Amino acid sequence: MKFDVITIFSEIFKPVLNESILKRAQDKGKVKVTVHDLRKFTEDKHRKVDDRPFGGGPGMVMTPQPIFDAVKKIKGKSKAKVILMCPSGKPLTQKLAKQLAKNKHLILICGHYEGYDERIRERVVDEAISIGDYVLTGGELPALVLIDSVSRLIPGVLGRESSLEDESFERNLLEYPQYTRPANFRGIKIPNVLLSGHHLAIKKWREDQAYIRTKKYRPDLLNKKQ
Ligand code: 4FV
Repeated sequence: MKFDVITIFSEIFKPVLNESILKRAQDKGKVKVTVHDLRKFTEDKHRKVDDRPFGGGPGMVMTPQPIFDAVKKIKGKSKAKVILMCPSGKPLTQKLAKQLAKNKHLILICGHYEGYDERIRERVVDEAISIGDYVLTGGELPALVLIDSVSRLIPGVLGRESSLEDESFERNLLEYPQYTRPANFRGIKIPNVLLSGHHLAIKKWREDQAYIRTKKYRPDLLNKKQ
């Protein structure tokens, strides 16, 4: 899976991409992330990538030329899917992450300032995605969230130690409670069924607990269609 990221803050990506599962995924050649500095694509002699909004108003807007030309250059003849990270995009969910993981190549555009010239979304972008109903200072963290949530779904990225099966949001249910040693921590015991070795009983208990927890913490998920 290839990710190309277009940003004016390339440094933000290094620390996250050079650690843990994402680093191993790249070392194993399962995931390739290339970060591009948008300023390299601007024709503005002062390397500007933003300008004042037509019609007045606060803040600055990202100009179309650098992003149009960056996507054109990076995409070339490939069938890469162009994703715009923005608060007005489709909410990123586990289901959407799974759909995105079916692509071979994603180009992620990271915004800053008040946002983008709308012609970018109209002419260059295949899908706009939001990581949540709040406003951030930039699209870099959303791009990293997307890269992380999608990369771990690529076969061979997650080791044996973690399975994708019964994790949260599978079947719109939160994950069942987990416990590990010691069984009695400072007098706090764990549910006996987990010590019973009775796999069917454990499986039943976990299903019940997943439902109980979803009803308690995320009842909205229960009436969400699959
Ligand atoms: C965002 C989000 C987000 C908006 C203004 C960047 C900021 C600034 N992106 N999900 N929530 N973006 O807040 O994706 O340009």
